Order: sequence, then C-alpha cells, then structure tokens
Amino acid sequence: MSKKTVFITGASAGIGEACARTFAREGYDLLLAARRIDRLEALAAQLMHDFGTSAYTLALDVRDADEVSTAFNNIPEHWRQVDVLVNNAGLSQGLDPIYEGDIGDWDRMIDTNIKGLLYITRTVVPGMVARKQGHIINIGSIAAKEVYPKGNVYCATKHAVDALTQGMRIDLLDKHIKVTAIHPGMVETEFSEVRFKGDTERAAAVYDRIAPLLAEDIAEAAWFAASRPKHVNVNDMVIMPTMQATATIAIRE
Ligand code: NDP
Ligand code: 8X3
Repeated sequence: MSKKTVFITGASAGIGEACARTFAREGYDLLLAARRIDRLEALAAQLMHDFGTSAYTLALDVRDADEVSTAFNNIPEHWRQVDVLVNNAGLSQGLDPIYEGDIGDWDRMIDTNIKGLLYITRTVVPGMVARKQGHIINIGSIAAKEVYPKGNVYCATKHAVDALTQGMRIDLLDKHIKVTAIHPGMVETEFSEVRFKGDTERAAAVYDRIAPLLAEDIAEAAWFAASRPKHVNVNDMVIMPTMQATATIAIRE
C-alpha cells in the first residue's frame, strides 16, 4: 500500500511542528508549509533522520491566495494527493479592548486565521473531492467556543473556524471527506510571544505556575482523529489543561 500524505500548515513551530513529528512517526509523508523555510527544512531533515520520512517543504504565506495556489500546484503530482490536511497556521496579535484595537492586528488575524485557512482549503480540497477521500483537521481554539475580555477579534476568527468546520462537513458529506475541529485551551508554544509581539516576559507569565498543554498533546489528538476507521468521524474536540476550566478560569499553584 502506498504511503499516505499529510499537509500541515504552520509546521515551523508549535502544534504544527508537533503534528509533523507525530504523523512522521506513524509513517506518513509530509507536506510542510510556513513562511520560515529554514525551520521547515531543518525539521524535514530531522524527521528523515529519525523516521526515514519523506517530506516536501513549501515556503508560503497562507494570507496570499495566489502564492498558496501557485506553490501547491507546482509541486510534483504525487505530493498533491493529500490524504489529511491539518489547517493549523494561525496567530493572535495583541490583547486590547475593541475600542483600542490595532487595525493592523485585526487584519493579520482575519487574513491568517480565516482567509488563509480558506485559501488552503480551496486549493487542496478539490483533489480530495475528485478522489472521494480525505480528512480536514482544523485547529480552532477554546476561543472558538468562548469569548473572553480583550479576545474580541481573535475569538471571532476562531468562531469562524468553528463555523467553517461545520460548513465543510455538510458540503463534503457526499464526497466522503471527514472534517474535524480540535479546540485547545492554553498550549505552551510561540503563540504568546507572537501575540505580545516578542515581549518574552509577558509571554512567559501566561504559562507561569500552571501546567499548560504541550504541542504534542494536540498532535496526538490530531493523530487520534486521523487514525479512526473509515466509518468514524471525530467532529469536535475541546482539549484543556487540567488546571484550566474555561478560557479565563485557571488555577495557578
Ligand atoms: P506558534 O506561534 O508556535 O506556531 C504558529 C505557526 O503558524 C508557525 O509555524 C507559523 O509559521 C505559522 N504561521 C503563522 N502565520 C502564518 C502565515 N501567514 N502563513 C503561513 N504560516 C503561518 O503557535 P501555535 O502552534 O500555538 O499555533 C498553532 C495554531 O493553534 C494556531 O491556529 C493557534 O491559533 C491555535 N491555538 C493555539 C493555542 C495556544 O495556546 N498555543 C490554543 C488554541 C489554539 P511561520 O511564522 O514560519 O510562517
Ligand atoms: C489560544 C488560547 O485562550 O489564548 O487560542 O485564546 S486563548
């Protein structure tokens, strides 16, 4: 049987990188996308060494529809036969009340988390439809299920991911394509450093005296969803640190 291929966006760090490692361990070929190609190449080399993985790296910005479509459509044909798409690339920028929000931050979040996910999906999924098989795993957030103070636009983008996941599942039902969303609570990655624009002290405080999720926890959830039998679809997973009850209620010890 030929190997399966997973396409992971945002594979240069955090959850995407952990998904790459987990799917490599399970014998998948990897199509890895992000803007930081140097990181993708180092990861691909490491996974080749550790698991004998074949990987193809794509330097792309998910916000650029033409770049997404050109990059994907110019890779060798067999790499375009994507079995599992992990729509993971995303970010938060700023944490401000709505009346003080930075419009550039809003644009970056909307363009990446919603439009980027759509551009990737629109480019990759027609091949799944033609083959009548495939699995889309969208990385949402607890911010897709709850709205918290100053989370306004980020929460809106993740609510959109939740809605799009449901819409995809309906539209792709008769194409035999599975659609899953995974909604993590706090995961210790570069996420907070990106949200606070390089303020490492503020980012570190997010994970202070709490045991956050690890990127690997979410990668294992993605693998669980991807490895169910043909007749089983995992619709929705909300995964939290044991020390975090809601987006805003956590204990710190
Ligand atoms: P990281 O900052 O560690 O990783 C984000 C990844 O997204 C990087 O690989 C980055 O790559 C990529 N990315 C960002 N913007 C773009 C872009 N325009 N084009 C291509 N790739 C892009 O964060 P996480 O791993 O934590 O985040 C992954 C996903 O998980 C996001 O969707 C996030 O919203 C979600 N999430 C995170 C949680 C957390 O607490 N960490 C909790 C819930 C959900 P590069 O910069 O190289 O382009
Ligand atoms: C990331 C988790 O709570 O910062 O999506 O929104 S949170």
